[in-house]
Amino acid sequence: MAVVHSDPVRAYGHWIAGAFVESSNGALLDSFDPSTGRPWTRIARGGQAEVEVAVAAAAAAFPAWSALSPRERGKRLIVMADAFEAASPALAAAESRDNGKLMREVAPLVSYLPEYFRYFAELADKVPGEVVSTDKTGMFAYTTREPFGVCALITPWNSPLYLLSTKLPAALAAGNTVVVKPSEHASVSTLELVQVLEASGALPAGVVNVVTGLGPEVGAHLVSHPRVAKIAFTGGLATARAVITGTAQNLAPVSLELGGKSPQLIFEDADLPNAVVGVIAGVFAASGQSCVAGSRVFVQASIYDRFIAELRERVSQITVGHPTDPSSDIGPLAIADQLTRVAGLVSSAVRSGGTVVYGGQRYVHPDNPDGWYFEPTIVTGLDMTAPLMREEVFGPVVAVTPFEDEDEAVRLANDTDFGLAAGLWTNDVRRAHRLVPKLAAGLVWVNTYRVAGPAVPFGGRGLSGYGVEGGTAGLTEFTQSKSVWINTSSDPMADPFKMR
Ligand code: TXE
Repeated sequence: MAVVHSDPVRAYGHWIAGAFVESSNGALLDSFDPSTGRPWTRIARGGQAEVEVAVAAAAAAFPAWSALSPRERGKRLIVMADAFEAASPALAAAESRDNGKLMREVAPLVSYLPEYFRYFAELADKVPGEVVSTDKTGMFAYTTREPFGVCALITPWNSPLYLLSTKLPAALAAGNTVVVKPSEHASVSTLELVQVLEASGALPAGVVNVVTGLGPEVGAHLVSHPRVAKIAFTGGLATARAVITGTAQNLAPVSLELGGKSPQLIFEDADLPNAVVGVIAGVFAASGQSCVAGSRVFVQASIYDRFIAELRERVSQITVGHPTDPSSDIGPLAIADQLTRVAGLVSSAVRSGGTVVYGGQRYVHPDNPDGWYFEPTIVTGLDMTAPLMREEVFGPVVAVTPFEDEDEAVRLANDTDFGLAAGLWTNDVRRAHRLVPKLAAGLVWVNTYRVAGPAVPFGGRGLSGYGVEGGTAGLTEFTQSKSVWINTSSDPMADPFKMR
């Protein structure tokens, strides 16, 4: 079993071909503890040279890994899942230290992630092919699905292990090898996990490699590399566009899991206390740094005042605090720039005519005044043109707006360029089924929010991206189709100048 570092280590290298490797120029980056705003460890700052070595390692490992029977890969994923589970408390601690997520939140999440490995383990030998009936006599045709080869997995800082677990076991089950590029803001838990997986004995060196560093210096080379055949990306819209531009070189297919501006619709027949909790879970969990954050809440006018009063009351009970304090409900934001961005969006909301009903300020923690904390914030009175109604905040800020009827609710909900998730709160089953098809989102939660699991595909529309993670479709994403024609007749080949 690999040791997961609970204390700061001096510096992490890249993980390539089963060992830590320094950057060729020895360059390092600080990794910050968001609760103090100070560096706590360092990571290697890679570049083109490290991408070359890592892709070569993954390419070298591909023939043997893809030649294992799918069943064998499945068994190995189960072994990896067990090792992951055993190490999950320490992995959660490393992630919490690095991105400031609450231990109360990250520990149960990380202990659940081995389920993604177990789910894809069971699917490894169930990749479907098809015998195809054709219009030709004497021909037998079928399709199979094959791995791509080397896949690039690019993950962000808000939930590195979760967003790796939605990709990595699917890629491995399908027979691919990978190079992971974690966010420069939170790379440590990924570097620790890959050691744990390899120490289990089930993951050969070179099948999973990790190159750390800045997006433009590592990610850009990775996505355009001629040997990279598939890219799974989670991050922001601007970066997604850069990734797509990079693939103009290698034409690697991309799946994009981007952000959102997800609506929650609360009807007068909803269970109000539940809806209030659902709204809080939707936008204040993970300090709002969640791609599915339900940051636009639309409430039927007849219950609007009551809803605002109850929401305000519950939000006033939220404790902002240190990530390891079990009484904390909201921790710091993961990166300093986010603090500036969130504060800026709240100020612009006020300039747009909005009212801050609760919060709205940076929170100064008594023990760590330089920590990157922001108060849970409720804003009302905005129209759909305000930046806070259109841009992803990625912080603990919710905008609440009344609506009169279903038509208006759907129009407001769909007035966004994103299309990741939507929440619907109603006790009328007919209304629920009537509205689900009308909501322009890849994911709809009815009378719940933020539920996820490996068996249900997850993916967005519009500027929230394309492709899915999870479910059988999530495995298919990491395979490519091959069609085979077999001539079963002993007839001589026909006229060579005529297509058959
Ligand atoms: O993410 P980036 P950022 C949203 C959120 C946030 C905004 C920007 O609104 O405020 O995006 O966040 C790598 N080629 N989400 O700037 O840059 C980068 O190193 C290849 C939503 O931190 O998208 C990191 O590993 N890769 C989201 C990864 O891309 C590049 C989660 C994501 O970083 C690259 C995070 C390049 N040219 C932010 N440049 C979600 N869907 O949950 C950077 N990267």
